[in-house]
Amino acid sequence: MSFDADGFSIYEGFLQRLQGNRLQELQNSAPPANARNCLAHAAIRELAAAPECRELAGALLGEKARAVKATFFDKNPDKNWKVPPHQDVTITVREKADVAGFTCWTIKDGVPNVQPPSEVLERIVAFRFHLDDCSADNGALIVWPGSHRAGRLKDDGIDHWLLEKPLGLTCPVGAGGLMVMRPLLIHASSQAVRPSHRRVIHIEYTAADLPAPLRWYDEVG
Ligand SMILES: O=C(O)CCC(=O)C(=O)O
Repeated sequence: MSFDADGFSIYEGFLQRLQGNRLQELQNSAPPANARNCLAHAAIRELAAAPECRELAGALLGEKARAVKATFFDKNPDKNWKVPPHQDVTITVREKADVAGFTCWTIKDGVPNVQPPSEVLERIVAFRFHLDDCSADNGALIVWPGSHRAGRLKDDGIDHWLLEKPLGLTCPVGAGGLMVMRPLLIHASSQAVRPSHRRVIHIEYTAADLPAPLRWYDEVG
């Protein structure tokens, strides 16, 4: 198994190994509810800029790697969602601008979201930091290893993958663990069977600049 071939890797106990063991501090200071665009949240910003995270992002993406987007997920008995198999194809930017290849503009929580060309998505890596144990019963991600190498897929491309390989691989991760994944890796998330809190800080890093006048919504690192 390798990150390049599979499109994901899991590092158990990553937060515990950060300088000062950050798991408990992050559990205590995490946002109170699901939130988008949370690189401005002090604890998340600090995590995104932690030397160990920047070093790993730099090794995967190149020395200009920095965090450009963060989302906080808390799957719990009141918010127990299910997401069908998909690729992550949206980025957030400062301001809308008509640039070739950037399509499907929307505004979410006041922030412009857009689907960039595949080359931009291929230069992003998502870091998912788990604040709680995330088991097969508690909303673990299901992934289709290697699917990122097919590039950006249309819906029928995803259907084709699912016909060939109906069962994805469920990825349990313990509290403090980090799952690193390519956004174009096909992934899904099931409802928790035994829901309790399943908190994940999802931070996206890239070394890429956007074509002017577009700018990433936020940049840390
Ligand atoms: O954490 C989850 O349950 C959903 C994650 C997901 O599907 C995504 O980030 O696109």
